[in-house]
Amino acid sequence: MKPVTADLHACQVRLSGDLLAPVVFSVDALRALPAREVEATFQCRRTGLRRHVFVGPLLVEVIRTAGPLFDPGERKDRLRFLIAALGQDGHQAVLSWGEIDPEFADTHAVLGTRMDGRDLDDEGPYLVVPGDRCGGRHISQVSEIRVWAADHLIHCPAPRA
Ligand SMILES: Nc1nc2c(c(=O)[nH]1)N[C@H]1C(S)=C(S)[C@@H](COP(=O)(O)O)O[C@H]1N2
Ligand SMILES: [Mo]
Repeated sequence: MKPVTADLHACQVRLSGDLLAPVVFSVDALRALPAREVEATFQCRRTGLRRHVFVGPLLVEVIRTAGPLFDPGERKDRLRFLIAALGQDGHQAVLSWGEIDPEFADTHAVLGTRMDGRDLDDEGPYLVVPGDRCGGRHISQVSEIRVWAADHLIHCPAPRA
């Protein structure tokens, strides 16, 4: 385990929102979770075709450690939830829970602790969403992941005739 320094602190990712146990992970702490290797091939409008290989835990497993406040046995209850990821530079993107849930789209979004053979301890984790055709949701130096229920629509049952 590396010593905790002011620099390392800047590379941590905070999990916030509708969670039982909000938590802060260093890159090293993310390594304690089971890791996957995923490849991201995408087309950037500015720089053309890009390809990277990442190693890290599944985003769904990272968020589960913080206890999202849905009924875990109720599949449809989970579909109300959104996930916003924020980079240190302010770049943000949103995913839905259904995208990363193994019982729905099962996209293997990963919080990378390693990119192309390089450890990311001094930068912060990299969110990668395999399958995205543009690089916009592959977010470097992720500092916050916010999870919340999108309960803004009010259901008004139609009046009975
Ligand atoms: N934090 C952060 N990550 C980001 C971006 C950004 O602006 N901020 N841009 C994205 C875009 S649009 C692309 S194409 C890729 C580019 O990654 P690469 O040049 O390292 O292949 O980074 C993505 N990750
Ligand atoms: Mo891009």
